[in-house]
Amino acid sequence: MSDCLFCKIVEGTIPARKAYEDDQVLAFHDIQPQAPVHLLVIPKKHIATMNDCEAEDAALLGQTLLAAQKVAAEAGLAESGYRLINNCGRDAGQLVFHIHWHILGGEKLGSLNP
Ligand code: IU
Repeated sequence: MSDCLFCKIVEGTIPARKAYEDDQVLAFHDIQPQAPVHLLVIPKKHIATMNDCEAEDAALLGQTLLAAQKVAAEAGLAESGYRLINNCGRDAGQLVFHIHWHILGGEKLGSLNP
């Protein structure tokens, strides 16, 4: 999608500090970290929100979550734990309308807001 920030990161036209990449998934460091470790995991395919996922996306969503597991482990969070958050829509505070999961960790987390 031409005006989507995360699609531009996928295309490489906007820089990001990448942590993981495969054929369908990308993970990068959030530019405004809310915890010592704050990564974002996205499918490369443009899907705006959780509400826009379809049955044909099931494998892609699974691949994205398994990538999140791997990224969290590589960030040293497997034992201590981490929070995996998807904000869907306005009331959840979704700002970027390309589906993504926040990985938050590296400290004892309090509030549920990423
Ligand atoms: P949200 O779930 O849509 O609210 O989260 C969007 C996140 O994208 C937020 O934590 C931003 O700091 C982050 N982000 C980013 O990492 N790089 C960017 O260029 C922009 C936002 I704009």
